Amino acid sequence: MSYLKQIDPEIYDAIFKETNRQFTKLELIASENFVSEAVLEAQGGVMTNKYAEGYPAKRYYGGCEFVDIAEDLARDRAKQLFGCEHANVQPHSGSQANMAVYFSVLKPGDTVMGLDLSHGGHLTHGHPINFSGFLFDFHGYQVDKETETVDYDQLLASAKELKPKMIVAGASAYPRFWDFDKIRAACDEVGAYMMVDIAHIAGLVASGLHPSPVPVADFVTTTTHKTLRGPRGGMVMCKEKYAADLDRMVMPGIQGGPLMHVIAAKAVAFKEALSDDFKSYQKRVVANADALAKALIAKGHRLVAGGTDTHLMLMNFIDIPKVTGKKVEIALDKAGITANKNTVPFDPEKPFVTSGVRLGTPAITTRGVQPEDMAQVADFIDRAIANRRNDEELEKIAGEVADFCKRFPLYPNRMQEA
Ligand code: DSN
Repeated sequence: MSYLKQIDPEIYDAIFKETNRQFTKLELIASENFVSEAVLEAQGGVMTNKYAEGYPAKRYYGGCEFVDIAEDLARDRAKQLFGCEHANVQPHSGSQANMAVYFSVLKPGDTVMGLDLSHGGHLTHGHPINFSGFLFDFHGYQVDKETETVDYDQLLASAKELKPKMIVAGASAYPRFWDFDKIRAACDEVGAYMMVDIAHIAGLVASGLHPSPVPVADFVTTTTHKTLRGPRGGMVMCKEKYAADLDRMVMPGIQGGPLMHVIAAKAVAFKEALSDDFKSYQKRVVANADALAKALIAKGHRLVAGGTDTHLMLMNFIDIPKVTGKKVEIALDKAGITANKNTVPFDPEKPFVTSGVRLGTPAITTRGVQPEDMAQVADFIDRAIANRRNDEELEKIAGEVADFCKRFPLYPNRMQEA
């Protein structure tokens, strides 16, 4: 029996339809994933009722003995997973994780460097419409025009000129490996803090499939819901010498009560991520992305930086007249494929239009899609783009996509309820 169905049939119905959408469509948004039933159970549990300002054994409220167990497990497992000295699992989101780091070591007006949003960076890495851009004197670094990978020589030259107090690495739309040693060297050259936002690649880093910044960075931030496949939320890792300042900045500096049900679900996700199964899953995520990238290139599509080392790729339509990311996103959606328009390096279009589309494999890999299926996925994408003005053909592709998706079960028990 569903309590929700009885109490609030409208929300029940919306959730059921969303479950059905996730099941019948091909989810290629690079930052999304499907959490396990265990993560859903922890996040939907009674820890949502508990106020627990403070940290384990040092709370401002009574009755915290059991939520303390959850937070201690989450912190310990995070430390084991990433090999970090200290972890704070309370940030409600990636934005708040980044804010906590900035506020713990920077002053308003300080100079900071981050990858430009249009070159793959993130709003919270200094975009002028974001708190990071309002409060700090952010300067963007970029990718090289030829290779479309981070131009580390230019980054170092800019750092020498600007003398930033911090250099932020990490991205939300960058398909190649980062060279964290080069960022560290630039930071050392000018005496800057090094922060790396691994929100996208956290699962790969945890599994040893992307070089880890943890040994060399002062601070590493992440979300917990992308490749890491946990509940929506954030986390900061740092060297022990920054731990007390960071913890004070998360609470009471920028947050009040931690979301203990989410922290419990983070602990569950970290336990899952410590397993051999998770490492195999991450290897398949990367193998699927590589196979999809190669299949798209074989069909004549241009990808930023020529392909991918990670879970994501960016289709680049900059050279194709009248094709924009917005138009392709709409066509893909009509064909049952969910992706997002995204700026590409040196994009002449606005962020709401763009010349690119970002594709990622974490979610479909969780469902069991294999590298040998990626030629079929590339074919769906290619046909949808070619038929972007032909609604009849797009509907036909959507039917084929739904049949394809039925081969890969998702939340079978939830799909039975109606
Ligand atoms: N919105 C996230 C993404 O899609 O990458 C970043 O915050």
